[in-house]
Amino acid sequence: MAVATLTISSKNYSSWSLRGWLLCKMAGLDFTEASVDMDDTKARQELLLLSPTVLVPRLTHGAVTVWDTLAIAEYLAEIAPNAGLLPRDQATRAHCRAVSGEMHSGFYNLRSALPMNLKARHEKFKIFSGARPDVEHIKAIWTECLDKYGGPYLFGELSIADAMYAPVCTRFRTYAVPLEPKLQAYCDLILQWPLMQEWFAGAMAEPDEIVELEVEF
Ligand SMILES: N[C@@H](CCC(=O)N[C@@H](CS)C(=O)NCC(=O)O)C(=O)O
Repeated sequence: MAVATLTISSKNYSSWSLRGWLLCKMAGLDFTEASVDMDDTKARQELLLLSPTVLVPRLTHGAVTVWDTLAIAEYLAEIAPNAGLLPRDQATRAHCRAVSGEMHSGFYNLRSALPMNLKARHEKFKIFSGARPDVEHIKAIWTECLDKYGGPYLFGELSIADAMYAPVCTRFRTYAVPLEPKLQAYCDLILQWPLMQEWFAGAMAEPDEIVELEVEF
């Protein structure tokens, strides 16, 4: 069986690492985690050799190297077709890819104004006006999916889309974003997901860092 390694960075701060890790777990991939300190120049040089973007996550599986979270998701869906990463129905699958793609390529204001920080809680956080449309758009996506497919996950069963939006659930908790009950129930479900609990435990075990302004990275 091919040996798999997922390169990630901080479990507390790296939302893309979280997404990649969830996807590998959902696919049932037997993989080893390799953690790189993004402030370490030597580690970054090594990462550059394998991931042209110098970004994580990066998956190596035997002779295959895949960087970029959406590419990793698609690769995993191909090698583990029975894991249910993508919905079986074609139209539903297209919808799932569309909302996952939106998360991947959009919501910049939300991602920079409400950076993932699992250890932090900001109960009275004032959301920058530029990020509010992102929050509202995510709420609309979730509402449409939950209504259309009946929940409890965005496309009924767990899919790539839940992994893509999981760091949004943590941000909504960190920054106390008010949600209507149906959306709060979805967030709670994701936050209680055993894989998320496993990731949180890893984040809590990391040493506290002082990162300049704790921006999305
Ligand atoms: N579009 C990329 C985004 C990956 C990304 O931005 N990764 C961040 C970690 S969350 C990173 O590696 N940042 C490098 C750095 O901060 O030096 C993907 O889908 O994988």
